[in-house]
Amino acid sequence: MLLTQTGRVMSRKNSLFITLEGGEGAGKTTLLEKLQQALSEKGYEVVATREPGGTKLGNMIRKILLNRDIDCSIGNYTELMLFLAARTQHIEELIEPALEAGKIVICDRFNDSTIAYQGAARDLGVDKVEQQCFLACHGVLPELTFFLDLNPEIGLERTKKINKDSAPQGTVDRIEAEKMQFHQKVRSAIQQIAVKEHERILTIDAERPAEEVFTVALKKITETLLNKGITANV
Ligand code: Z5A
Repeated sequence: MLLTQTGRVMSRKNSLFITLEGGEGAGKTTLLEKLQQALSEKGYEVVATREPGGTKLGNMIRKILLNRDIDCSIGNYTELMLFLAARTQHIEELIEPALEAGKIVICDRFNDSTIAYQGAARDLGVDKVEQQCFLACHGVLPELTFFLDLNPEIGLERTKKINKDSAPQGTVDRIEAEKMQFHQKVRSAIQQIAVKEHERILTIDAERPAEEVFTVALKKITETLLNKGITANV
């Protein structure tokens, strides 16, 4: 989607911007990989990316934000600004050019994460953080979002079993290391956004097997592409 000068949000005709949201271990990375493969096989040009990250600067900011052993304090508002700085760069360098070129962009986490983690769980204020996200994105917003809803106790248990960013197995990052109450707040905040923005967000029960989650998401994307008249370049 993009924002007109009058502040009206409108969708791009020949491209689709999709985001994946949910707590740790909900299955976003798994779904991203499956969707990228399935859509590419159908002949669509797909850009799969994640936040924080997606650009060189974004990955540098990611290291600062997620490193549990970082040797300096990061205030909550500073944390918000770092996530948003990474996002603005991501949009300018990767997301917007890909959408302009008519590609499907699928991004693991985006504004809803910021509203839930920084706005709700860090208590910076949901409305205030939503406005800041809007500014940072200068109108480049997802048209479709899948919220993989999962009890964080199950999600965090799943992530303990995998290696992330070459970290030793069982290592948790700075945000994962927060108390369970923090992760419950995140879940509840995304659930509320999903109710409020039900036209954009499809909630999927992430306790279902990964293949079922993928089938539901792919069906929705296929319908959306059909509605927009977007066909693959085959
Ligand atoms: N953050 C923030 O605070 N503010 C922001 O604005 C943004 C982010 C953008 C990024 O972490 C952190 O930054 C994150 C939010 C915060 N907080 N934390 N921590 P990340 O990018 O490193 O990690 P993540 O986004 O939380 O993803 P994850 O932990 O890697 O989980 P996932 O991608 O959702 O899950 P997965 O890797 O696909 O699956 C995890 C395991 O479960 C794996 O072994 C799978 O094989 C398995 N799996 C997947 N699906 C299933 C199903 N359906 N059933 C059973 N098992 C499954």
